[in-house]
Amino acid sequence: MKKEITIIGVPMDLGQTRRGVDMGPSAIRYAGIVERLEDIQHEVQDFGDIHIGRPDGFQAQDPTHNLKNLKEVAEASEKLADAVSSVIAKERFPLVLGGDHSIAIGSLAGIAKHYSNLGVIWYDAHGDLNTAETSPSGNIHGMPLAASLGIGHESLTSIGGYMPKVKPENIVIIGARSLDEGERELIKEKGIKVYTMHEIDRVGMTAVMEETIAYLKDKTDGVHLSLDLDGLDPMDAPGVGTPVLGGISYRESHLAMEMLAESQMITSAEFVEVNPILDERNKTATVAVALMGSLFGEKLL
Ligand code: 6HN
Ligand code: MN
Ligand code: MN
Ligand code: MN
Repeated sequence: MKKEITIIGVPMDLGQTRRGVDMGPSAIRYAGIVERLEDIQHEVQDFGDIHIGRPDGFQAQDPTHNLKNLKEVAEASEKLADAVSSVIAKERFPLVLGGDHSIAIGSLAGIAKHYSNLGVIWYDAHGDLNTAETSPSGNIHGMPLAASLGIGHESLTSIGGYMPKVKPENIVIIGARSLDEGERELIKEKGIKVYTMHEIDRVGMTAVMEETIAYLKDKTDGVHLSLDLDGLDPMDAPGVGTPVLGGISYRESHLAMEMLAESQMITSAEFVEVNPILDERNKTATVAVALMGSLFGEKLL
């Protein structure tokens, strides 16, 4: 089915401390995302990039919390939320290119107000469920899912002027293999569905995706895919800032995207954490583009 897709680039690197992930949107465009989607008959519009304000280096860390670049991340999130929301208002599919994963705060703030029961698939090595209190790093890219649940610093939970963006029972995390103590507690307390690498190894990606689709299908009126490239194994996606051994393979990810395409349940998506400086010949952006091809219905035959 032909889709009308709007690409939004978010050159954000302030949610973590390794520079270079702000070049993710360029690397993904260079790897041919527009042509790839047009080749399978979609209508694609490239909105360009959201402007990310640089932090002023003379400004001291706010002593009331440990969140790095909070002001800049919150400002960018509001801008992204407005852009994503206007894309959905025009009945187009928002495809957001990161940037670090802190951008999901803005994406979800712009998306969730158009749905009464938004589902979220969080494809990631991490849970991104930290708060200022539980975070080992102070990096906001480790917090977007918590913020979207309405948990954490008010400047992050209140983006778009409402909270929460998503209910815990509408979330599925896939690929987890590096969870901090506070994240584990939150997962248990809220009953969030998680397929760690253990389950993926044990039952296989086919069963994981069948269960994920069945779990979300009837109770949601839209599903956002938030795909962090570090969900994949670093052998297949080396250009990421926080790689974790033992991840999902390229083949398994390809299958997951094809199954999501068949389900026709995905209504918005973002691909994040591509860092071309850490990459090998733009491999990670190329993988991201191939996965987007599959997600949007590319077939082998
Ligand atoms: N990501 N759990 C670690 C932290 O600093 O909170 C790592 C977070 C990684 C976040 O990859 O989007
Ligand atoms: Mn992440
Ligand atoms: Mn991650
Ligand atoms: Mn395929």
